Amino acid sequence: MTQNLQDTVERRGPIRVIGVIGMGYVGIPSALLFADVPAYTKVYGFQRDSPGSGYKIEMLNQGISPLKGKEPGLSDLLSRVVSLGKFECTSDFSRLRECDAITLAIQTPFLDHRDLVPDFSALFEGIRVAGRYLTPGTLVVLESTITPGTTTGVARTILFEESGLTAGEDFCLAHAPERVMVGRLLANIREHDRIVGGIDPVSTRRAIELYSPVLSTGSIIPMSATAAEVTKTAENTLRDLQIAAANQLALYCEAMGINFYDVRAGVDSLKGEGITRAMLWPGAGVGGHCLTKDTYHLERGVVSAPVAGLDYPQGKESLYTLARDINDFMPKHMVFLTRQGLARAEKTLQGAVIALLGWAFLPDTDDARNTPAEEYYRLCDEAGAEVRVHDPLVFHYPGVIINRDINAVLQNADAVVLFTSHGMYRSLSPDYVLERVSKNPVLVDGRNVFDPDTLIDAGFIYKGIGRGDKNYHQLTKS
Ligand code: SAJ
Repeated sequence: MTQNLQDTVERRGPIRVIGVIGMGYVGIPSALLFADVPAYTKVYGFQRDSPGSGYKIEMLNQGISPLKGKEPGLSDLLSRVVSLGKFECTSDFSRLRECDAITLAIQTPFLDHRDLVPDFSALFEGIRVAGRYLTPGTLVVLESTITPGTTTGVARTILFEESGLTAGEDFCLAHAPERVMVGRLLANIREHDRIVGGIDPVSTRRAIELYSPVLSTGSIIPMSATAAEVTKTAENTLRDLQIAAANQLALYCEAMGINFYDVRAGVDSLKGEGITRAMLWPGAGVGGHCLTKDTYHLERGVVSAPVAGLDYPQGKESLYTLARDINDFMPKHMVFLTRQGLARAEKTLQGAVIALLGWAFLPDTDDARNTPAEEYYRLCDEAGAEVRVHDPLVFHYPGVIINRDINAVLQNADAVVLFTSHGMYRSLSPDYVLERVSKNPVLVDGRNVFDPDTLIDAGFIYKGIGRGDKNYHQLTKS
């Protein structure tokens, strides 16, 4: 039946008008890069005129980016394509009828990953709207991170329900996962290789036609739609696994009284043809909106869309969810190190003042989604400690007061606990901190930012992730 689709696509002609549903940190740069392609005559950015995000429509049509943070090149590109009349943001979804290609870049968070059920409601609503205005020969592409099996399964079903058209016969359907990082959105889309997976060869070819003009150094990697869904979730699952391997080895090194970083250097020294260890870094935990959920998308895919039975060691947990548990354990380990440090000063968590430095999940960003610091904060608060949070870039977080004055946070603190390696913390001098904190202060380094000997010589009780060689040091000052 794909010949029928091929004929329909040929009758429709080359892609000219594109619709992007979801004006977020993926949809906006994607739409602007399409609009910058001479062969594409018009790009509509579709945005619901909702109380929470309807403001973006006017901003974008005035050439002003609603995205926070620095995005090199984005504002110039936006004002250029708006002034040329090649990009327009609208809440009139009926204009989808004009589009030869429709991409959907809508977030798919987990409400609670413990039950493996992602919140697809916003994405499914977007797919439903796309279906409502779908015309024969259109290409529909899902860019959101989705559970493997979604494109060929529920997405195809919703589009049929709304349009009466059948994917793979009347229109093209594909998955092309986004691989963008805030701070380098345009560069990522242009330079990363683009995974493109159609539900059939005609859909794949049409998706290749759509994305090829946008890539600069990146190349297209074609595959099936489900393989594309697995690729996206697996690339983050495997990164999470690498981090968990480093975290577990760091815990071992602490237990054996050795320095993880010596071991890492040693392991990394094993070079040669085809030999690599690519060790990542242990730390206070794994945050963000990618690694904390994509493993569960992958796990859900193999459970919900099996073609054949899964053959796996009987009764054994998935290596990938175990990796998630190890990474989620690290904030608890930070509490363990804090307790141990305080005990050396004959103090307990109960009643201790803790200066928690860093709330963002990545250094030098204001992104605090799924920050590991939150679990640490909750556990210490439950144990009766007074936790004062500082972050130079994150100013608001539900339920937590984030202080902007580090002096106030350090004042009389019994323990200073570093969760995020923001640049400003790297330049903190021991004396500056010692002048403010209480006697026999503890310092717990969650990101290997400080030199242990400098801190120990200055009089701190030191604890660090992976620093089994220093965590039981002699106390230098009473
Ligand atoms: N982390 C460690 N140890 C490491 C690396 C990271 O503990 O060695 C922690 C970080 O502190 C952070 C979390 O993991 O809390 C996630 O860090 P990340 O560098 O993976 O940043 P993300 O979550 O923004 O991941 C994104 C992903 N990109 C996309 O999904 C498009 C991921 O695939 C990229 O590999 C990653 O950026 C990247 O490399 O920048």
